[in-house]
Amino acid sequence: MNKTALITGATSGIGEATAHTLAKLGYNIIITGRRAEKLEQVKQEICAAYPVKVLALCFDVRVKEECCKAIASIPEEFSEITVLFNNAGLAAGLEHIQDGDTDDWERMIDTNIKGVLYMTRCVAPLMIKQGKGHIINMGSIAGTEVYENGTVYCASKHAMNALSKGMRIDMLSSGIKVSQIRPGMVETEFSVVRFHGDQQRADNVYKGVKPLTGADIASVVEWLVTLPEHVNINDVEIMPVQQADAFYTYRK
Ligand code: NDP
Ligand code: 8X3
Repeated sequence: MNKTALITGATSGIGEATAHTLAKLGYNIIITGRRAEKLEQVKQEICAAYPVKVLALCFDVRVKEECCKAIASIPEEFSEITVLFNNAGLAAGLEHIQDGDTDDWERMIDTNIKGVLYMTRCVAPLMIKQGKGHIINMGSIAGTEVYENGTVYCASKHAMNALSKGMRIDMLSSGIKVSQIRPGMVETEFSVVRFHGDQQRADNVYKGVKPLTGADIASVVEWLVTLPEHVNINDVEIMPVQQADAFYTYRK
């Protein structure tokens, strides 16, 4: 049976790029997201490019029942999930805490924390049963730094940092690898979503900078999953050359 990789949030950006990269490595792929049309498009593109099977599961990671139902529906041929990429996530809004939109906060907390918990709770027991697995969590430099106007997003990624460390401890005796990737600026739909569809404001984020791409992060995932069985990378921080941290960016 071919090994399977499950990638949440594969309808765009980092998740979509990673689905292609893991398909190129020969994994059967399970892609997830809420946009059914986009999921189908990604599925068709992967199927046309690589000799692997692709399963598209359309659901919202914020809804526990939908996560459980989706995982329970996975057919036998995809059931050996050896990689879970907890990637689905978002930032919503950029305001001081005292002006923040509580709906934005709910979206970030429910997606970036609870979604990861639900997916991990559904998939980790399957990995433990099969005696191997690799969980890769999508963190951020916002998981170790805090910047003005980003408090709740930063808090959600700080939670991801704690979850990644805790998962590794809890599943140590089961041999499950847990890694976290913490990028700086990656140009995807991230900023458009953060600014509620304001493309111009999103473009300004990357003005004068050559940001990372989804493919750059996918190449990190490729590296993580191709290391020898006894080797695990706990944490990868990755940035564009023009970015030093959350505060210092050199714009040309
Ligand atoms: P994109 O907006 O391009 O992709 C986000 C993905 O998450 C989409 O596929 C989206 O699918 C999915 N998603 C969002 N909410 C949900 C939900 N409730 N249920 C299911 N899927 C959901 O952004 P990125 O590729 O940049 O983001 C991927 C991850 O990388 C996020 O966790 C983000 O925090 C993190 N990150 C991004 C950085 C950046 O600068 N871009 C830097 C550091 C970390 P759909 O809309 O179809 O549901
Ligand atoms: C995305 C990177 O710097 O906008 O996680 O928080 S940042």
